[in-house]
Amino acid sequence: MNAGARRLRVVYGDITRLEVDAIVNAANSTLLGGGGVDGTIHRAAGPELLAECRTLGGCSPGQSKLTRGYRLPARWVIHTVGPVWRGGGEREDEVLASSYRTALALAADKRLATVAFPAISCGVYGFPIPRACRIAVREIEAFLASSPHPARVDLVAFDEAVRREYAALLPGSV
Ligand code: AR6
Repeated sequence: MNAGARRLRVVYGDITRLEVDAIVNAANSTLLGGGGVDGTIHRAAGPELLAECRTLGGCSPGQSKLTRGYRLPARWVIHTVGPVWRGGGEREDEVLASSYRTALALAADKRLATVAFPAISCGVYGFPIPRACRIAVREIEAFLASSPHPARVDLVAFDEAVRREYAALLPGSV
């Protein structure tokens, strides 16, 4: 296992409960909330989060923006917009990879130590889960290999399909 892989682990459950420096939100390009993990994060953070999001002017797919975490245990939320799966011919892989990279770059800029990611695009946006999980692990490991920040990244598995995939990709990290 390389140095990057040791800093990556898999955790289960609700990302809004984690005591990390930043949680990543699988948002849509309005950044004004929605269902899935986005809805849960907004409910847990409180209305101040939506008020800050309204000032951001949205976010393009593959890009990420930072807000405070308000009532969350996490101090920061990194909102990223993953791709909607349209069959794989519309640069979905690249856009998803970019979501992970841009979110990690914001965390590194802020010198954050711990960041937790949900499985971006693996719910409402319909990205095939094994393919998305491989991209997530590849991008995070590559980033960690080139940057001391963040010191640790948690991959959060909320559903069984994602849990199985991460367990297969990162045996021993669970
Ligand atoms: N903690 C961790 N992971 C979660 C949680 C949670 N509390 N809840 C769901 N997941 P999705 P997307 C997992 O649909 O596919 C929203 O409406 C879930 O099991 O939340 O990127 C946005 O506003 C799945 O594995 O995000 C956008 O419109 C993963 O999070 C759209 O959905 C992502 O599922 C984004 O779709």
